[in-house]
Amino acid sequence: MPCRIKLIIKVTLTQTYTYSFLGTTATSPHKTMAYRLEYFDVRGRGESIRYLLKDNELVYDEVLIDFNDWPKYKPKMPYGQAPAFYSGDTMFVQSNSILRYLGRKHDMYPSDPVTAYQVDMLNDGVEDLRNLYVKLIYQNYDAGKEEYVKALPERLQPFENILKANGATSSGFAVGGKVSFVDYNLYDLLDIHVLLSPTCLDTLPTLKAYHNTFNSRPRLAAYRQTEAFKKRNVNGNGKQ
Ligand code: 6SG
Repeated sequence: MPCRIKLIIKVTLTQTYTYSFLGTTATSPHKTMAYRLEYFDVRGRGESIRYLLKDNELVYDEVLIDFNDWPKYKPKMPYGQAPAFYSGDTMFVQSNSILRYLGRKHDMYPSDPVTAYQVDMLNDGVEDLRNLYVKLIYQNYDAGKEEYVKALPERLQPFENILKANGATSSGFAVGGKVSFVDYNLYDLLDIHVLLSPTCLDTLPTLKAYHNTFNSRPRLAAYRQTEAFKKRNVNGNGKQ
């Protein structure tokens, strides 16, 4: 028995060392080295995953990929894209699938099919708007920002309606009166849009209250006070 325990520790240390040399290991795991997130040092498609992990005190090892080192990582990614998340030796990619996996694993994805659908349809809406945002940021920022900001309240209105119908004002959560993985994705989406257009939630009281509620969640607020978070760019090209 003691021999087996020694072997496990040795393997874990070797893995951590191997994966840290390409990027910066920013978070030292204190309880377990089971989880690892590999992504660029931007919020991008990594931040909603970081929020979920931080808010639930799930300890993880963070590898911040330097853009110069990306060609070394890209070939091992199934879609040639980051983020990648690891649970032990198992790799997970696609940010929404990573969120859903963590949701299933840590009781943040409803077991009831209809409520699970409500989470999924909201998350798909988040994905649609995030894709428009990414297109603006990376392809059309200077020429397209004004029009995007003008159309924003209308594009956010469906989220306002859905959250209102779901009773988010009293519960503080988007679906089913309890936290689910989509909360972290929607919170991040609203947060980056408030950075883009500080008044965009002014006509959407449910979303505004929801955004404030998530801002105030103690572990998220503490995380957002860290230097690691504050110095991180929102997007890879420095636009926000
Ligand atoms: C980009 O798009 O930072 N991943 C991005 N880009 C690198 O070679 N559907 C999946 C998902 O949800 C989308 C993943 C996402 O997980 S994130 C990725 O891996 C590639 O395709 C935004 C971000 N971009 C930074 C960046 C990418 C291209 C230009 C700037 C990498 C860094 C510098 C050059 C290549 Fe770069």
